Amino acid sequence: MKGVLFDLDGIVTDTATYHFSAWSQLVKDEFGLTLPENIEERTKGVSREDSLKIILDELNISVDEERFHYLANKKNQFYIESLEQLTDKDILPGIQELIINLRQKGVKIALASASHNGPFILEKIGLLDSFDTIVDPGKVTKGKPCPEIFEVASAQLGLAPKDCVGVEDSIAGVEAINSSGSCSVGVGDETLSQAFKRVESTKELTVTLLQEAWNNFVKEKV
Ligand code: B16
Ligand code: MG
Repeated sequence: MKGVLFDLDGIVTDTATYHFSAWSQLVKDEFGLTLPENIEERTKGVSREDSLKIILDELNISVDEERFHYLANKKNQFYIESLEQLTDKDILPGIQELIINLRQKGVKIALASASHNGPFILEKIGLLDSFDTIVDPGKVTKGKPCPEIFEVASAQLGLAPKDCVGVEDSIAGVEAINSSGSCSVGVGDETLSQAFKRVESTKELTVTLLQEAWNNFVKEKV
């Protein structure tokens, strides 16, 4: 294992609730409606624009292009305001130690998040300098479940996908890692059964666990 490709929301920090609150605020302000709770799950790992499409579809609302962009920007303003309160206390359990230990072992680290706010969030939680590279989601043409973001992440580290482990909390993300040719580690319930290795919580993510998953992944490939 030469590199680890991290998803952000749900792996490094739990910003899903902030995303959901921002979408809820938008829908309340603009349409006077309440957003169904299952939207939080359905928009995990999904880009801002695709999330808005899912929400408008769910509410049976159609808007023109200008209003669509206005809505996406307004949601992002709400989201950014809520990120102001983020600190290193918002790093999910075990992740800080994992990153320190990976760096000590010389394993390279990349961020492969669909979020355009990735660098800002890493700065707020004090992890910006810990990442060797961050993929710009604006340059990725096809989002998760397409493999592109993970392919770009390993390429930016100067590594082949097969030498990397990708860590994800979403079904689309696990599928993307698998298609990219990296070893997938899923964090969550049995809906992530397609992950090469699955754990219930970020607490379980250690260098040894990732290394063993990768060793088994390589053995299976031979
Ligand atoms: P932004 P990830 C994803 O992050 C979130 O899970 C998803 O809810 C969000 O819509 C997407 O980032 C885009 O975020 O609006 O900040 O650009 O899980 O890929 O780290
Ligand atoms: Mg995620």
